[in-house]
Amino acid sequence: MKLNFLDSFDFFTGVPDSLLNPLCSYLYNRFGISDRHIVAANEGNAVGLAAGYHLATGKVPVVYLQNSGEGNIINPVASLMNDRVYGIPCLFIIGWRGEPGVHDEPQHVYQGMVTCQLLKDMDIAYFVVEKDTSEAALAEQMEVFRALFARGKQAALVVRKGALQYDGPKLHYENAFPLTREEIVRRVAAAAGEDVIVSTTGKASRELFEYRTATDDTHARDFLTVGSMGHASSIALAVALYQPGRRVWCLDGDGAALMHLGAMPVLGSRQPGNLIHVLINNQCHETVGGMPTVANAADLPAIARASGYKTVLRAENADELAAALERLKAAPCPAFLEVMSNSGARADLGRPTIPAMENKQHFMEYLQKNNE
Ligand SMILES: Cc1ncc(C[n+]2csc(CCOP(=O)(O)OP(=O)(O)O)c2C)c(N)n1
Repeated sequence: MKLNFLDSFDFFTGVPDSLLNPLCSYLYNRFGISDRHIVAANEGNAVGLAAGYHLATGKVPVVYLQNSGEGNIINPVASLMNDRVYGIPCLFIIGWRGEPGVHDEPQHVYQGMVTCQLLKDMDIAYFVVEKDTSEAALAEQMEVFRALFARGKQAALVVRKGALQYDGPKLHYENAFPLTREEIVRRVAAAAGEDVIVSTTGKASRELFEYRTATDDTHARDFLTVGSMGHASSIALAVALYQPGRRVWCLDGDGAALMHLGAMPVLGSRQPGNLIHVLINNQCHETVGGMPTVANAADLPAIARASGYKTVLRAENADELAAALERLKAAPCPAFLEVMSNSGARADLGRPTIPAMENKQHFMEYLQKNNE
C-alpha cells in the first residue's frame, strides 16, 4: 500500500520499527528530523508530543510505533487522549510483529496475539492494512477515521508485514566512528571474562550470542533482553544488588537507554559497587533501519555523572576502548562507559538459537551455581 494518503498530515512522531521502514523512509525524505517529524524517546513520549501538537493547532497528529510500544502508549492514551478525558484525536500507525500465524521472534509472539485486543480495550478503532489493500478501501476507512477524529477519538492502522510501499530513497543514516557495534560487543565480552552480561534489545544481543558461539563459550553468563526495550540496565541493577559477589555488565544501546532514561538516576541512587554500564552509541536505531536517535544532541556521560555513577568514561576508537576497559578492571562502580560506534551491521547476522526460556534457566542456574 502506497503512502500518499499521509500527505495531508503534517505532524509525525514515533519510534521506528522494521515493518514500518517504508514509512520511516517517507518521513525522513519528506521532513528529515524536524519539528514536523520528531523521533520520540518512547511511544508514550510520542503521545505527549502528539497531544501538544493537537492543542496548539487543532489538527490531527500521527504516531507510529512497533506493536511492542503499545504498552508505552496505554497510560497517556487512557488518561489523556481518551474522549472521557480530553478527547484528543490521533492516528496511530502500528507495525504488527508476531501476527498469529506468521513466524517471529519470541518477544513478539504474545504481543502479536494481543495487539488488536489492546486497541479494542483502549477504545481505539483499527483497520488492518495488507499488501493488497486498495487505495479506495483505505480512502473509505480514512473517512470513517476522520469522523472519529472529529469526536475526539483515536484510530489505528495495524500494518502487516510487507504491507507498506514507498518508492523514494531508502532512509540512510551513517556516522564516521571507526568501530562497529559488533566489534565493541566482542571486546566488552572479552574484557568481562567470567562476569555476567545483561544485553539490550536488538542486534547487540544477537552479536553477543554469536560471539559466544564463535568462541565456543557458554551462553549461560548472558541474559539477552530480547524485548522490553530500555529495561536492560534496570534488570542488570537488580541482578547486581542481589548478586553482590559478582560483577555485572550491562550492554546498552543509545535508543534503548534514551527510551527509559530515568533508569540511570535510579541505578545511580543504589550505588551498586559491582555494575558496569556500557552504552554503545551509534546515534541511531540501527536494528530497525537506522532512524537517528537524539543521542547526538545529548551528553550521555554527563547524564551518567549527574546520576551518581562513580566512574564515567568515553571511547571513540579501538585504542580508547582498550584503555577504558583496562581502567574499568579496578574502577569504582557503578561505572559508565559510552563507546561511539558506526551504524554498520553484518548482513548475515543470525538470531539466538536457544529459546528465551532456556536462556533464563541457564542464566539463573549459572548465578546459583557460583553462589554455592
Ligand atoms: C517498546 C519498543 N519500541 C520499539 C521497539 C523496536 N526496536 C527494536 S530494537 C530498536 C532500536 C534500538 O536502538 P538502540 O538501542 O540504539 O540499538 P541499535 O539497534 O542502534 O544497536 C527498536 C526501536 C521495541 N523492541 N520495543
